[in-house]
Amino acid sequence: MKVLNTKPRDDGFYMPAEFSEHSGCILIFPERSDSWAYGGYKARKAFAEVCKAIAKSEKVTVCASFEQYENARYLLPDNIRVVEMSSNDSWARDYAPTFVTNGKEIRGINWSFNAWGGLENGLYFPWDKDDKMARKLCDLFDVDMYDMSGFVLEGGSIHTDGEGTLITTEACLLSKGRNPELTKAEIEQKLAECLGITKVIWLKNGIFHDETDEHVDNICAFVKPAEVVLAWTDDENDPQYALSKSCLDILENSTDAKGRKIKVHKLYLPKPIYVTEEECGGLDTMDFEPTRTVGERLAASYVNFYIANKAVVLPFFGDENDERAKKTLAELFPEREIIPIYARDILTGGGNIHCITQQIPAVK
Ligand code: KQY
Repeated sequence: MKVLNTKPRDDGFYMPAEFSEHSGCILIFPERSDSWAYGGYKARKAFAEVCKAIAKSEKVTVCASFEQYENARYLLPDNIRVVEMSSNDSWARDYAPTFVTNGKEIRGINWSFNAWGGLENGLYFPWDKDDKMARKLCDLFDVDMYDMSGFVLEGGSIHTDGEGTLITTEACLLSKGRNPELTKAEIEQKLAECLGITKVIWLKNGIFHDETDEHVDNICAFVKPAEVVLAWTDDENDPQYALSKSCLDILENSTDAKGRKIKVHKLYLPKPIYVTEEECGGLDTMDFEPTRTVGERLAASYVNFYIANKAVVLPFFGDENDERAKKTLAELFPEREIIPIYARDILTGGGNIHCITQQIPAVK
């Protein structure tokens, strides 16, 4: 594995869309007791279901700590690879490499990770083990790595169509805790030279109360070039309404890198979901502070799905809109099986199925 000091775009590399073919997927086994209730007991079961659903159509690699290695091996079937690797938590989307390709070879990008805002408004400290994972994973998968460790970025804050367009949110990428020294134009420049994109669509916000500073992967995702799903509610009294409406207005007035108008499919949200006393009671404190409070609204959204080679792995919440989300996605992905996973025990950690996965593109 070589560390490259060139830029992906200059070498002819770009980030493909998630709906393109994958060679595999990476996840990290959960155990952090101030993120996952009751030491992650239920979360591990939910993660295992996600792994099994993805492993039906792509090779899954799970990173687990020394302490959880045997348990991971026990909960996961033999066709899933488990490797021991240290981490601070379990959000592969945000600290596994972002993979780029030139169609023949893949390479990884190592961004800087600072736990979604560093000392400004980050969610835990330290984050050093997470931040080292991209390099270790490039080594494990034997791919050369672009070193972008001076630039803070999480994989969940970007979505690409593989044809030159990237979607993100201003709330996240322009937040004070990430790259405050860079202007919006300079951030676009970095995204262009690393991901091979020529057009950024800037949404203002994401999901209400999303502790990542409103990652795009919880509100909006490409389903094919020039078509997205957008998390939606018709309830104008819900604080989410104004956020989703602003995204809709921006998307409907945008064209992509190829000049196409964007078609928006509304993906109706579940009813607001709040942290229960039982869930709160299972969480350890961090720096003497509780990480969740009873009644806190969680950032639940069906948009946080993972597009596997032959399936869409979709969070379910036990809500009346679960089946509606499944139907919407079945229409948009007629060649993929929609596999629902009851994901409340992932949601309470602060993200969902997309946030815990990172795809590796396939090459010919
Ligand atoms: O959604 C994500 N990409 C990560 C969420 C992190 C939450 C930490 N409690």
